[in-house]
Amino acid sequence: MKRLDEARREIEYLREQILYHDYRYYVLDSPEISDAEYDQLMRRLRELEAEFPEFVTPDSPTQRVGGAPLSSFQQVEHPLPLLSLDNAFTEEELRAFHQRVQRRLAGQPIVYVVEPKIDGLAVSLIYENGVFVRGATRGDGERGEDITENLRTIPSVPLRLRGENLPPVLEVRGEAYMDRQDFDELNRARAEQGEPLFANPRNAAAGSLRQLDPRVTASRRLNVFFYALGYHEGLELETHWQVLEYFKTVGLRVNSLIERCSSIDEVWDFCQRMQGLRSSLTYDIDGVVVKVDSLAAQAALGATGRSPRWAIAFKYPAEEATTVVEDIIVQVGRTGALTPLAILRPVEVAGSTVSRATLHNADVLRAKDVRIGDTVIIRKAGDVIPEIVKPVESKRTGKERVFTFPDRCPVCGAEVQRLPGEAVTRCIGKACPAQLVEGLVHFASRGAMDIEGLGPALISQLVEAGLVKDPSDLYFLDPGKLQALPRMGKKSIENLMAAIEASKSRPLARVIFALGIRLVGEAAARELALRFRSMERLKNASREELQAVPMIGDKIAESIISFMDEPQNQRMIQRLAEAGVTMAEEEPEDAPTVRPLEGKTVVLTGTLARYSRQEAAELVRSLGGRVTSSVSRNTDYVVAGANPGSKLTKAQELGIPVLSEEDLQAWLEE
Ligand code: 3B8
Repeated sequence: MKRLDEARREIEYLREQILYHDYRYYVLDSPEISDAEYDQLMRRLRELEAEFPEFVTPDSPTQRVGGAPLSSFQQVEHPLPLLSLDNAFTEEELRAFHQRVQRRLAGQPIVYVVEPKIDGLAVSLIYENGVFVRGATRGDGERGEDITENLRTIPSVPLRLRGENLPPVLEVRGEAYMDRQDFDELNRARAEQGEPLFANPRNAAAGSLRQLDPRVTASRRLNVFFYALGYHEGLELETHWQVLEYFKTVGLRVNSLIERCSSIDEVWDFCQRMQGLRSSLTYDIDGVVVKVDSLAAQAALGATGRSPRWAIAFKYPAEEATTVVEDIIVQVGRTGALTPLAILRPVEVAGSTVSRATLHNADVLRAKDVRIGDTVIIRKAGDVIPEIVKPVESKRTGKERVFTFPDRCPVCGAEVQRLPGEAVTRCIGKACPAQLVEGLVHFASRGAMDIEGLGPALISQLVEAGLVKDPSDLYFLDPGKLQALPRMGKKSIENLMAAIEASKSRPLARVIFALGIRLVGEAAARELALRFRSMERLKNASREELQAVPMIGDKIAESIISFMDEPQNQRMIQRLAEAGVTMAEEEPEDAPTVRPLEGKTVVLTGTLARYSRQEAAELVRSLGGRVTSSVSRNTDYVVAGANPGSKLTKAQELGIPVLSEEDLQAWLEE
């Protein structure tokens, strides 16, 4: 009995904590604990509920994904109809709205509340005594579809409201939407799987909420902003602003950009400011909703047919337009990435002229099936490059041409490569003019050949003057020709030549790293040097031999093999060798010969000063250790940097030795 009581108390305590932290995270946008600590609370609650199923309630935060898939949605009647907004497209129409309101309110002072108009899907949610009991789509305004189970899966939808004295019935309305970035990721994954793409975040949100299987909805990153009170009992509020404040106190997420205005000039100013912010928001908005603040005034104004007289939507120009694809070309970026681009018949979208649109990569190109000559819908959202939503298939004449992705780099003719599991196709030519500057900057950088004084500015000059066509040319520079470059005096030329000369004796590991083989970082280069001891043997290594090296998986092996197969790269290595750059060594100095972490499990936490998380992990592996993500009794060491999180606390609790960045470094230098 005592145990049962204790369990119930702990369950209640955990739910309260989770509710509080949801509130901090979703409503205040100011979390007090880390995600890991939050997960810990959820895990403990799940554990207890599994042991004591009699305490599971539908409003428990563990109950977001419930039952089995539905076979269809039930229609439900809204307790009060969901009206839709009238639109204003110009400043004049907005001011005309104000005139009408003023006339009807006969000189009372008018306060407006202005809200970004989220481009999503209107939803209605009912809370009974604070517990979420039902949610529906707008439908025709009178009745919608029951999407309760799907709404439950959205983390920003509270399953229970916060606080005491909650009203017996509270219907709230809001907009469900998907952040642009989550939309992009969803579509990228769909393109990779060959699934049809969503045209925009709005469609993605709608499609995700109209899933019969709530588990699918749960896998989509949806969000809700609440913006209106629906049917309610037992609440006394006087203004819409108070409604929004009330929403926040009970845990309903409200958009933080909402403001109050005391004149139509201020309203207009807000509309313009928001239009300026539009592209930097994480979600799509299609305008501003202007609402009379006083609820009494709202009631007095009433509605006409389907729309309230007390509110209006000021709409921004559409971010979508229709045009024709005149050509498809492929651009090569600084890192060698090949990006297909559609050349468009110029068209106005959201206030600017668009004449090209990205098609991202080969998968997206295939998923969208855009052909040369197609009429397409394009979209300019955020500050991203315009993109093609989809072709208008009904406009096809049969004369459109399918574009095939090139298998050679359009800039230098080298082979292109696409690594397993990657969406990007890259040119692998190290002499490719499109990537030359970037490749040289890497080659000369501190961790690679460490050529002092050879930075991006000088590199660009060398390339522009035609003095360097691939990294090996650095070793054949004619000092006389350098004098023609701006700001290159005798002394700087001497210093540069000396720095280049000095770099010839860098250890093999650094030379391998300097080549800029995709995915071969410093630690992998060290392992390769340690294993093969010469460039020649590395060049001739088979896939199996490569994969036998620590840290080298099938992707890296593939990347090395295609790099070494490319004639441009072979020529470059040949010339580096001719120049006297290290190509072999008996005892590599740079790679650790002791492996103090052999067989040990290591967890990283906090920020290190000298290494990125990735580099630190590589370093641990090069010392023989295995990196895992969470601390347990099986952890041998924790490496802690600045601002370590709960992992450090856990390590201390378990008595696991904690290392600093300096400790790692010391081992490396042994
Ligand atoms: C009355 C008020 C419809 C809406 C409203 O962000 C009404 O308030 C409405 F009949 O559709 N998309 C908002 C948004 C939408 C509406 C609204 N407020 N912020 C939106």
